[in-house]
Amino acid sequence: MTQKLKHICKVFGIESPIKSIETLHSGHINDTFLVTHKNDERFIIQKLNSKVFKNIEFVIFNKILVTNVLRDNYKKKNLPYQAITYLKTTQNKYLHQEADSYWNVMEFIPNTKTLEKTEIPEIAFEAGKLYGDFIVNTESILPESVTETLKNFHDVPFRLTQFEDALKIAKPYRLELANDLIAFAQKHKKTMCTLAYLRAENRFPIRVTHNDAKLSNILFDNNNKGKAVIDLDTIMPGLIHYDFGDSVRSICTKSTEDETDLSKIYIDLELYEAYCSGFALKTKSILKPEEIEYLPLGIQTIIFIMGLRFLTDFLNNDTYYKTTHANHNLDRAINQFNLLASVFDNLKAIERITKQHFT
Ligand code: GN1
Ligand code: MG
Repeated sequence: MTQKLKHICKVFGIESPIKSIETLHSGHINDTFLVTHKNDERFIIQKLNSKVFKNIEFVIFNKILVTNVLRDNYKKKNLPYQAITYLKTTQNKYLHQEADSYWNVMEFIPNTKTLEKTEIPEIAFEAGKLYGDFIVNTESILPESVTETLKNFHDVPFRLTQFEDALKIAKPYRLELANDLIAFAQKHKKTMCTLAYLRAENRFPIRVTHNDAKLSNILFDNNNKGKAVIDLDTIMPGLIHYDFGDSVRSICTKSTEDETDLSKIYIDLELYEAYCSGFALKTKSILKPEEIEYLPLGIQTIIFIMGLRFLTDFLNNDTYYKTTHANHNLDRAINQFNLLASVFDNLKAIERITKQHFT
């Protein structure tokens, strides 16, 4: 692989000598590598998963469009953030294809780190501001100029169809292990379709959204200040509810999404309050009342979607997400449905906090 990666560096104009190339293990879909040049400049190489992203040209187009607008706005408004800079190949292209592999490269932002979980309210607050500012600063882009590269990505009826197909072909031992989760999904599926139906009735504005707005997709500086939003492959037109919900799912719980100790999986209201206040501070003035009203349902719906997708992949013999051990997807699904149960238990408080910060 190293030879291949060195070759990719060359294609993108990163001349030797390269000091090191390291694999980064955080994503579930694409392959990512950190390159350090002899002069200590660093770059991120991304090998896109073409089984998942069928329309890679448009994925790249979306990323370039959005980062250009973010960069301009951050500068104009003097915001302390940085937009990702993508490198061009020596052929002047942002995307490089070789046989069936697709590559893109970006600059690494120095003195930054990612976090898989946090217990610190200030970090949750920073994350809220950064994702809030993402929505505000992409408002000038017409949502229809961004391509929906993964159709129905956060659509519950679509995810339920995939789940039902998986139920038909799943191995008996997998069905047995997933029995309680399947019952949980069946019990809640109707309510979880609500946002999809409201969207179909045009009840919400369509915005340029990130669609994977989790904690680990933020770069923080060494003082825990939010610096950049990363992993822009799923930028698409969408609802604010899912970005808000995805952040809450990953930031307002002290455990990671594959934690198996159930006592650690719950929604932390102090972290929620902090996230919510940061996000509201930035977005309150642009959000419509009907968007605000359904934010708590957005949290529930995205957690349901994630649990359902992990469960579906488990029933399909783990073909979509990368896994590191047997039953990894089952563990993730148990985790997400437990987190959702905790959101149900705390719904009144979540609604109260949301209202308090957005009105
Ligand atoms: C996947 O690969 P990663 O971690 O950026 C997935 C998201 C899920 C996430 C769960 C294209 O994102 O939808 O929320 O795993 N991305 C795709 O952590 O399916
Ligand atoms: Mg992603």
